Amino acid sequence: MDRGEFLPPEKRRRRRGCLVLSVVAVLMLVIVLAVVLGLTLRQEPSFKSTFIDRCEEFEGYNCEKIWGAFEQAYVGRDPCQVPMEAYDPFIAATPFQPACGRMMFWSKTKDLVHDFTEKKDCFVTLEDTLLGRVVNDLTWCGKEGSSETFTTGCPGWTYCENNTVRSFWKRVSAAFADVACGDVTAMLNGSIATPFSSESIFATIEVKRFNSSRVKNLNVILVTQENFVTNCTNASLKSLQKELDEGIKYNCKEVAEAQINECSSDPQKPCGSCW
Ligand code: DVN
Repeated sequence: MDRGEFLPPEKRRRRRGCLVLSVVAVLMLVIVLAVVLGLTLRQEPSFKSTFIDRCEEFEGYNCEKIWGAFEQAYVGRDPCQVPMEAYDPFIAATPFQPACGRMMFWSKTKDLVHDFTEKKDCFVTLEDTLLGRVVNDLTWCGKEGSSETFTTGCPGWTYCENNTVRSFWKRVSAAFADVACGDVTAMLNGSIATPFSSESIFATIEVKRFNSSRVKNLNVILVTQENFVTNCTNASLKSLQKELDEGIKYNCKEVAEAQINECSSDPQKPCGSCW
């Protein structure tokens, strides 16, 4: 017999009210826990898991070993005290075969170049190789006394010379340029006054490493827009020509950005017809 039947009506209503409130409270707690759990599980993939996933896109590499060689460059260090040489073990752990005649360098044309090499597999940029792919468009750094990889609060590209990220790109750019061979292509920006900027990685690291015993030609593709700011007679391009190792033939061609985009988007068009 339910004892509740003996309670006066007022008390019976109060007990029912307490019961309903308790059920609602439990339900709300379950919902809050589910949301927190969902958000936790949906957390951005960790830097390391992104690195490993991207590394595994390339066959024949020991990605855990490559990760270890990469993180030793900056973990536990002042993020402004990471010279480019700190990444030497990473380079040693990541040997790659250069695509002679298909290597593409670039400066101030990042999005256009990568759109092109993504849609047309005739050229290979550094960022299309394992060396560049694993951390492209990412930022990272370490901190003294910590074994963690941080992806926020890291010093910016120009904040300090031996900057964790900038030193990485200088080191891998050097490795990429050191093995450049055959016809080398460089896509430069014809919409700026100095397509060959003396502070750029292309100028300070890569061009200096083109060796005439391997590189036969440097073909500059100067991407132009309607504004036509510069052309192949630009003074900075003359400097580029002078800086080239003797014996490397230099060529420059102005190509409209629209023409490159149209060629990128047409799978039938062979690369050779893009410029
Ligand atoms: O040949 C390419 C490629 O091989 C690469 O490894 O180096 C060459 C491109 O470097 P670059 O000649 O210095 O060309 P950019 O366009 O001046 O700089 C390349 C990238 O470095 C930029 O796209 C920036 O990357 P982000 O922010 O777009 O992902 C980065 N960078 C250069 N100067 C920077 C900077 N980032 C922040 N502040 C700056 N001052």
